[in-house]
Amino acid sequence: MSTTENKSVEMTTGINGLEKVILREIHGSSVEVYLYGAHVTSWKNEQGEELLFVSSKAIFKPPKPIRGGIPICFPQFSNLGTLEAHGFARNRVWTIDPDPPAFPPNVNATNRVFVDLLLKPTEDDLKIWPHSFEYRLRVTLGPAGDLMLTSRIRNTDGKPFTFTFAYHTYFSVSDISEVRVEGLETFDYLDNLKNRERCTEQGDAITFESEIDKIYLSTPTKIAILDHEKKRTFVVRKDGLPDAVVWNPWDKRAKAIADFGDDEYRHMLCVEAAAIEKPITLKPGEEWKGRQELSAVPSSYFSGQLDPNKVLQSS
Ligand code: TA6
Repeated sequence: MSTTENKSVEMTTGINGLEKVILREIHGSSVEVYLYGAHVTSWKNEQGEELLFVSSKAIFKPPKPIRGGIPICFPQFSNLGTLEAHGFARNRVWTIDPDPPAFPPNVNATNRVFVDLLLKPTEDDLKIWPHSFEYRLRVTLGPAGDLMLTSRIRNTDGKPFTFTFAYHTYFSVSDISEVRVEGLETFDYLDNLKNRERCTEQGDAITFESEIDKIYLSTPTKIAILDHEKKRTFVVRKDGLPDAVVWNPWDKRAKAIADFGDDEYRHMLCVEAAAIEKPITLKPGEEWKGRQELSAVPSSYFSGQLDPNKVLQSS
């Protein structure tokens, strides 16, 4: 953790007495992370506007994962294995990592406020997934209000293991019918609504008028989510995470999810940097790194036009 006069990290108590960490940046942006799940539940810009969706029905009580924010899906995405859906990392209590191994020198921590979290399996975890690991998550708030999540997973076991992974990010949007996603068109996807049938996305931007649950495969490192009504563009940059899940339950499925409001599907969209199609295998002693960086910019910033190519080409 780092605290100076310009930036701060505060440890405090959140809903139902669960511990959380608040990162604050001098210009006003902030991030909240619960130790329960290492779950980011809030990301606010300099104007104090919330950029992530959290359901009004979210249950902040173990063992239920928190509905919204950024759940971490590890060591299993969805039901692609024998574990509970999306694995157990999202419903375990993580600890603050007081002494994380150094990041490579090219990861500049100056002017950034961050917290390092750590998850190691308990005896009970080893009964359901018999692999020792150390999972280190750094949550960083950049000077421009960008939110970066860097996962480092090390095999501390004597044998190899394999996992799938996603940052299950719930973005807050004004109205789902006013949103489009750029950067995934023409890519292949597995359609979860059709038994994971492999299909190819058409050449147009993705827009939303019904339930969607797709795993886009081997996607570019940048994806843009354009919210016309808010005139806001989210840019997702990812590294080590080839796939991207796009999910909105729409009305019928929303009603079937107990911790999700009936109409809340209108105000959220999940776009998830992930490694699913080709599971990651780590030999003993090996480490994997997967990074997701989120920024939110006014759409007008890009020459006054909602030109996704400009968003995607800019650095
Ligand atoms: O990432 C999309 C997805 O796997 C969907 O299939 C949908 O079920 C969603 O995640 C939510 O899963 P959860 O276990 O949090 O209810």
